[in-house]
Amino acid sequence: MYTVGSYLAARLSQIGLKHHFAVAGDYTLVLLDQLLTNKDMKQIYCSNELNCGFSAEGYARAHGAAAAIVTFSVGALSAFDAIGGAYAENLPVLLVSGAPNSNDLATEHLLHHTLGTHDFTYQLEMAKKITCAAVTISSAVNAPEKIDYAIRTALCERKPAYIEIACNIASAPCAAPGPISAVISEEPSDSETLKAAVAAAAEFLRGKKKPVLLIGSKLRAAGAEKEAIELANSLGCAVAVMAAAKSFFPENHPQFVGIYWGKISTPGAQAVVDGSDSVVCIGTLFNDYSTVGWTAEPNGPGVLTADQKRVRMDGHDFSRIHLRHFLSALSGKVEKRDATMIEYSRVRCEPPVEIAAKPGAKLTRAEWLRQIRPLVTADTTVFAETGDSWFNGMALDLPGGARFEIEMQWGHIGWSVPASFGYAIGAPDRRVIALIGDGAFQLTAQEVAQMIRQKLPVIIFLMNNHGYTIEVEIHDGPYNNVKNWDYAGLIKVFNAEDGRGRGFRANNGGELAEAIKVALANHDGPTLIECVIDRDDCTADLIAWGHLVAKANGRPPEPQ
Ligand code: DPX
Ligand code: MG
Repeated sequence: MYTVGSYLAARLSQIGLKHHFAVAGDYTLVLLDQLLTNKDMKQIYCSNELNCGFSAEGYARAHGAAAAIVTFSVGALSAFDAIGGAYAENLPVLLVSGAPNSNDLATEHLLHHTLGTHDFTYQLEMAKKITCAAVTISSAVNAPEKIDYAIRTALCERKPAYIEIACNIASAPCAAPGPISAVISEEPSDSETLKAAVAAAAEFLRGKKKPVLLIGSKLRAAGAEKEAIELANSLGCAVAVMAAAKSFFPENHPQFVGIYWGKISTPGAQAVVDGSDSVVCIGTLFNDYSTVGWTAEPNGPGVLTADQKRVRMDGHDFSRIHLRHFLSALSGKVEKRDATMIEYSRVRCEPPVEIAAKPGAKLTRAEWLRQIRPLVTADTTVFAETGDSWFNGMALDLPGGARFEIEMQWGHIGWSVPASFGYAIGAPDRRVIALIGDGAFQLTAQEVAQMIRQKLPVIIFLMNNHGYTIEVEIHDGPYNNVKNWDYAGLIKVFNAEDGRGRGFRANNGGELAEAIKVALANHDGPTLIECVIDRDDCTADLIAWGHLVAKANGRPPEPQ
């Protein structure tokens, strides 16, 4: 016997979810009970719905998809911010919201957790803008079809979907789920179009001397990481990676030349990309930040763009083909072209030697970076929060297997606390390290308590530079000052009587080294290391990038 809630649970479990994230509320309690009847999935609780959404977003990064269950309006509207993030970052997160009793929908009743009007549709209407599928279930009869449609569309589009379930329908009897293949099987590439696209791309490359591959963040969403390596191996050319796609192409691959990010690229990478006569952009996303205020955007007839389901180049535009099919087929049709590797070997520079600071000297960003480099091993995932952590993160070399997570399109400060929590739930065998600024941490700090509750050994480096430094570089003012907290002391508060989190404040390199030792030995909870640095101690990359972005932001209105 299935109910609407247990049907949903079965589908979530069938698509591979071992957990779902939740914050309780009276419109969802019965649904949560129904989800609990599925013994293949655990319910993980969050401190608030924004964090719940971001926890699911992080879980989807580790696990391919995720679900967050929240209550009507007071919960869902908070979660919407994170769902917008999942949309921007191409992650299939299912937001499930409890909703008013189906008998109330057509009445003149006023209900709690609503706007105090008779309109109960506004939440669904809002959800439509930030998801690829939004359904409302107010009768059990059509629930299977609507649930399957929402999940299938999310998985296929790699975008979030929204399912609203009236609170009295969650436990209503419902049909049993059919084979899961109806939900997870994807539309194949159109074979004729695929052939034509591959032929056109092979021709495009044949006429060029210096091809280069540029990897973007949509590569993972397309599930085409392996196929990008295949094409790189066949071409033998240089491969640069955009910042938002760091780790999507292995940094220990012999053709990896670094991060392409305009003026602040890895030394040598910009020269190779900008000097190429054929940039093959794979899953790339060019916005004002990634182009450094529109100063670095490959375009023109020398650019081929291969996206999740579309391939474009001078005079051609093909759709309905999967990126991985295209890359794999193209690999078999190209010859070795290593001119850009030869060029790179000429322009590359050795990284500067980092000298250890005296253990008692005031902590600097450079000393901190030097000390955390060895922590990044094959089984590590680094989370880099919006702020100078982005630029510090880029400076970390990733050994084979290491992963890197960044939320560059949405850029919500505070994302990394719940997202690293959700990721650690989804990937318990990985060492999760989060790099977070003081300002960002203050938005979502509560989720450290959930890391403690779940005994997750996440290591948080909290860079306390007493302000919104990235904003300082873009445009300074009193609004960029942050009220100081006793960050390390927070852990004691969150631990209460049973937690095993650890909190440290490092004012110098010696204290940092000691704290790192304890963090590595603490397997029963998170370790937060507050690194106290000067307000102006930021990366040169942040300054260079900030000035160009500020210039783009500050363009005067064009005359009408
Ligand atoms: C804001 C940003 O302390 O990092 O390294 O000091 O910059 P740095 P902090 O965490 O400060 C972050 C701050 C205020 N961005 O510099 S990047 C605007 C912003 C945002 N997201 C949300 N609100 C405001 N990105 C939710
Ligand atoms: Mg700061």
